Amino acid sequence: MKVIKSIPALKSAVRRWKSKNKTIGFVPTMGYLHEGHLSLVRASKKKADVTVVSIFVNPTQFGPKEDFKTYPRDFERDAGLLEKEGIAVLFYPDAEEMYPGGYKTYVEVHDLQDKLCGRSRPGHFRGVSTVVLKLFNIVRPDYAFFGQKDAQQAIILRRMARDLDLDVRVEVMPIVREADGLAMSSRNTYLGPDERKAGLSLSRSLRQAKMRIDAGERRLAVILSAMKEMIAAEPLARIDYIEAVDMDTLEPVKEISEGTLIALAVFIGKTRLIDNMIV
Ligand code: PAJ
Repeated sequence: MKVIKSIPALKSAVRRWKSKNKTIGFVPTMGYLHEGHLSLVRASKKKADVTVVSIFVNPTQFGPKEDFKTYPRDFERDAGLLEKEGIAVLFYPDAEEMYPGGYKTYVEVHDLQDKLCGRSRPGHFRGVSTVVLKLFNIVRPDYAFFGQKDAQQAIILRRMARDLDLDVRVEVMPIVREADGLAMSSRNTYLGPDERKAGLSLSRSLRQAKMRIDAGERRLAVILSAMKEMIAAEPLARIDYIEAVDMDTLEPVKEISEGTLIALAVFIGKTRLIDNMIV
C-alpha cells in the first residue's frame, strides 16, 4: 500500500491505472476506521481492480462550534488496518493541499442539504459535497462507496453525481452495527459508559418501529411517537429529530410505505448520534 499526500502524485497514479484500463473503486473517509469503513473497503475491492481510500478530516464540513479539533485521529492505526485489507493507495492530504490559500469554490445540493441533519448543521453538506467532488476529480473513480449510516449524505452525493454528470457510480452499503445494535461511528469513542448505554436507544427505537410496521402498523404518528417515547425515557438523551421521509426528496411522508426512510439524530450528552432504516 502506497501512502500519497499530494494531489499531483495521486493524479499520476490514476493516469497510469486508466492507461491500463483498470477500474478504480474509491472509499472516502475521515479516518479513525472501524468495521463500517472496512465494509466499504471490502465492497470496493470486490467490485474494482484497484481501490483508493482517502483519510481527510475535512474542515469545511464542521460548524464553528463543532468537533473539528477534537475529532478522533490515529493515522498509524488506520494505515495498519488498511494495509491488511490490501488496498492500492491511501490518499492522505493535509488541509493546505485540499484548500490552499485563496480557495473560493463550493458545491451546494439545494433543498436536500437543508433537511434533517442540515437543519442543525448549517453548511455541513456544502462542505461534504465540495470535498467529495474534489476527491472525485482527483481519484476519478468508476465506483465510490458510502454507508447507509449517513443516509442523507449518500442521497445528496448520488444527486450531485447525477446533476453534474459525473462518471462515477455511487454505491451505498448497509449500516454496520456493534453486537448490541449501536451503529458504528468514529464519534462513539466520545461516549462514557452511561452514555454508551443511552445511545442504544436509537437502534432500539428503530427495531421497535420495524416490529410495529411488520405487524401492519402504517400510521406515522403511532410509529414516531412510540420512538420518541422510548428515547425520551433516557435521561441523557435529547432528540434533535425523528422523521419519516421520502428516500429521494427527503420530504416528510404522510404514511409509512415501502421505501420510506425513518431517520433520527439524538444528542447523548454532547455527542450527536444518528441512525436510520429504510422500510
Ligand atoms: P466518515 O464519517 O469517516 O465515514 C466514511 C464512510 O463510512 C461514509 O460513507 C459513512 O457513511 C461510512 N460509515 C460510517 N459508519 C458506518 C457504519 N456504521 N456502517 C456503514 N458505513 C459507515 O462520512 C464521512 O466520513 C465524510 O463526510 C466524508 C464522506 C469522508 C467526506 O468528508
